[in-house]
Amino acid sequence: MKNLITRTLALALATTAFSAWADHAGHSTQHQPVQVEQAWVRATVPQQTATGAFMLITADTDSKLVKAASPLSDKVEVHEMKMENDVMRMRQVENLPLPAGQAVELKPGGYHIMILDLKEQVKEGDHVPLTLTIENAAGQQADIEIQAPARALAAGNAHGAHGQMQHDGQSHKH
Ligand SMILES: [Cu+2]
Repeated sequence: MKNLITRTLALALATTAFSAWADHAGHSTQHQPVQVEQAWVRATVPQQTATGAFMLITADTDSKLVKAASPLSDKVEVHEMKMENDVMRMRQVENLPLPAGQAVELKPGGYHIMILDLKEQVKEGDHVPLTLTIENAAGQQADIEIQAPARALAAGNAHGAHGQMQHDGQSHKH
């Protein structure tokens, strides 16, 4: 009897800990193990089949972004973009490390979430649902749902206007 109670209790505790970790809606109003801020997706023009999603991800403990998904596409990948011999190259990465307490920036010209084979056009002002799968050091995975607003590439002097990829490789902005 004693064994059973102990086991039940341990299971309940584990479940609570996990749901607390997973219960995250992308807001930063209260402290969360993983915070996603300033998410946005680049709006597309008709016939454009791919776009990028960008954001700031901060994890409390050493974690990694292992997967991203969206109802807009069956093919969402985590990409890295960098200059190699004066050529901007993009490649898929298995995961994106999120060191504890460090805000990792996904931005044009760097890491980004690539949404390929778009099922529909992403228009400015749309909110694109994205599910980010984050894995912590213990191997626990949690999904974070966000709604990333779509912004046009040349959105005046807003933050997004720094998006020209050919420039971002060398610029360093704080
Ligand atoms: Cu890409």
